[in-house]
Amino acid sequence: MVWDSGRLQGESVSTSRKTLGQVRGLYLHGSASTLDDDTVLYTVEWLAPGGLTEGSLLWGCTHLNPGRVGDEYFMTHGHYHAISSRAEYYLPVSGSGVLLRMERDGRTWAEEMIAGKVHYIDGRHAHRVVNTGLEPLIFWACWPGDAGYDYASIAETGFGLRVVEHDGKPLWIEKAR
Ligand code: S6P
Ligand code: ZN
Repeated sequence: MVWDSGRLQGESVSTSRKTLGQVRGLYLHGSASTLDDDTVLYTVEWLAPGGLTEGSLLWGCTHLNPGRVGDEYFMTHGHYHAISSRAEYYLPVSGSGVLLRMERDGRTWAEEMIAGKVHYIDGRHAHRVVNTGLEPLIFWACWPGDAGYDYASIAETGFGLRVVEHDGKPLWIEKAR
């Protein structure tokens, strides 16, 4: 493992990548964007040494590229854990952005992500990362093997905040509730 560059090595490393074509609908002006479907938004590398079992821990790293879809910064899909008692740590090592956290009732807040900070995410909170910088935002994560993912709720309701560029700076826009 290379901490600062967020790289895992070895045969047991799994990888995935998310392209704009897979998540265009999450962005407010996704369908109007001329960015190609093949645009890579982020990649994830992870290890599951104990399998996806109760009591095991997963360890992974996300590289979220800089960029915007319209005026909205590149972001991860975001999810709740399928088991709501399963918490998670996020540990940014490079780049800058925000971690959005949301309660089931839609209440959402943003935590600034900078290298060296540690974010503890309650298992009941949806979590999404937004890259507001010019460099890749790289963060490690540690979460329980049996946490699972609920992406559908996010695809349906989105988060209570969107992060857009306004006059060259990030601006949080609240969704009407
Ligand atoms: C898993 C953990 C991360 C994310 C990754 C991509 O619980 O939170 O590894 O999977 O940052 O985000 P998303 O929302 O596409 O899974
Ligand atoms: Zn998670």
